[in-house]
Amino acid sequence: MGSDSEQRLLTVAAAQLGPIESLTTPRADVLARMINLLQDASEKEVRLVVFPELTFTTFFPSYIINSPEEVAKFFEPASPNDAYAIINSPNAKPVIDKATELGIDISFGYAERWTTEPGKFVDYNTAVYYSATQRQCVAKYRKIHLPGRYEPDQRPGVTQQLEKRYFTPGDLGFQAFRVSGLIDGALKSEDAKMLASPERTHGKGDPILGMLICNDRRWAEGWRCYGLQGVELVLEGYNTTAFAPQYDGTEVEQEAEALFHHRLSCQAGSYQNACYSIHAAKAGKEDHGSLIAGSSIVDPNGHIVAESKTKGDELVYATIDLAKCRRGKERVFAFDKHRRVEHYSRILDQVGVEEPSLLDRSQA
Ligand code: CDT
Repeated sequence: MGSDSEQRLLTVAAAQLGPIESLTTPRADVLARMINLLQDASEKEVRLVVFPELTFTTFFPSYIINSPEEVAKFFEPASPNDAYAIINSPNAKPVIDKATELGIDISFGYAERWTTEPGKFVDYNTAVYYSATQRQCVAKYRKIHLPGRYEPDQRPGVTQQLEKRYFTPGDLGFQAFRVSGLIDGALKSEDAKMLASPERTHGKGDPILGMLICNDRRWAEGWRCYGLQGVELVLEGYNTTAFAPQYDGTEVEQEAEALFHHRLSCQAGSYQNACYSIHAAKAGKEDHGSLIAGSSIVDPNGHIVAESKTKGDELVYATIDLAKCRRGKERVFAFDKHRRVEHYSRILDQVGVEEPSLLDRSQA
């Protein structure tokens, strides 16, 4: 018998949000939509819901906002004394309260202004994990791969991507974490003391989770950092442009290609690290342009087990069995047996491409 005979079942969901039309869309409208999705999740006995990147607002990095006061309106304050201030913010609290009432864990993205001393702050594109049973956030992730540019593209009519202008790359790395209360009968450290070898506990404890934000899902490095911590479930929210007039292709062609690359990244990341993953879009036409849908749940073999059918608010859910991560982790991707780290130094030592030297004519 394979070691995946003991099921570790969990019902999870991606809460796709349709468009949040403009910079001035009232937060209360968005919170009401999120609460509706949570209610729907509760009726389907979902235990964990993932919301998109920058859940509460339109994708503001696609706008050129010059006034610091206007920019500040999109950020939620936090500080070393109150790292998870978001859960008491009026801009998020109604959703936190609903999640607590329904007993559903949630992960969501927001713009975080991290103040270390008066007047000194750093802005991050952040996601947190809120545990309904513990009534607190148990993890925070700050987006590491920021796409786009600092200076706006001056060509008329282009779709802007200005994340490098509004955010600093995350400083928390890819730190996996365990969550209690999701899997019945999870092995605890006290029980494990009797076991001879630590590997005997692998795949038996509380689930191991990691978070990525949007562009991060395209980078194998982040996935592998989580894979090396035994991750079983990666959570990711995104706002991905469906069409940008400055690039080649019709609207239909560009959107199809963007969806293809999205699926390719999520399916490859899950397969190569033998984990499930949940991907939640902000989708549809916002004032700055259009965003792909394609919210999904991917299994450890890289198959999509559930995917959104619309570009609006939609709950994409599935019951997953974390025991199914064991096959990949113990066979093809048994890292301890097969990785050859003596050949991987380039990945850490080098950032950009260094091509081999040009050939001489004599070598033609
Ligand atoms: N939000 C975000 O990171 N969006 C980027 C757009 C890049 S366009 C290929 C993404 O990777 O989806």
